[in-house]
Amino acid sequence: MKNVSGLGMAAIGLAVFAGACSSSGAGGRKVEITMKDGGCTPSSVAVRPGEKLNLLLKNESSSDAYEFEGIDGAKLEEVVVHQGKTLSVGYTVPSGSGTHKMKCYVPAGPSTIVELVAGSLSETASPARGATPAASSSPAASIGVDSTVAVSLVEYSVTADKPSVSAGKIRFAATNVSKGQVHELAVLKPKADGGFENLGEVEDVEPGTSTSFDLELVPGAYTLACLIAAGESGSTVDHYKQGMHTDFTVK
Ligand SMILES: [Cu+2]
Repeated sequence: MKNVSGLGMAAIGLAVFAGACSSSGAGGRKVEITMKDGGCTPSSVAVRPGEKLNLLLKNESSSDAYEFEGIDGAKLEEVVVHQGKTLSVGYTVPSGSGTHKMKCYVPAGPSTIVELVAGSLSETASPARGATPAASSSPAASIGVDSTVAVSLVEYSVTADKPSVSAGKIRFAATNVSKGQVHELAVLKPKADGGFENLGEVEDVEPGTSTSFDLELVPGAYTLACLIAAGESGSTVDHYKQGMHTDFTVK
């Protein structure tokens, strides 16, 4: 019995240790990104190709949860930084010179594109990290979906083929009917403080293409929105602010 409980304790200790380290940028060069009510600073950071970074994301806003993610091909999974919190996130700059864009934003709120600018000066010979193409959301199985909402995206409106559906597993099929502009579709839930929680989204929906994703939704009021920011995907304007959102109800 003694041995068994000893092993159990060791396993718990290991699990906690592994969990604490998983998303940290420990060991990389510290780069502070500060999130405030009006957006994030700095908007440009000089980095070296192949460099390991420890992005310290500090949310000093008065009430908002900020989201931070790589866009336009930069491989950084979205993280959420709650008000008053600091998150350490690791990012390895790809080899070669180039600009890697991070989007720092509150859904339907302030949005800043943070550019990591990798010069060609002190390029290291580090092996290229898995240069896999951007992961596209795999088409989910069509069984078990309670309803489907067809959503069309264009400059600058979001139109659903129905204003409401019943609660359950809902498929959002987004079609970008634009001739030349990339759009995205996010399902937002209004919060008590006036902000939004981003429940799920498809990004980088190319002109003339469709992508779908499924969400399990409870009854309530939602907003369907495109959150492309100025400086993202070739856009010079913030799509939400231009009117790319519509109300949606789950009954
Ligand atoms: Cu858009």
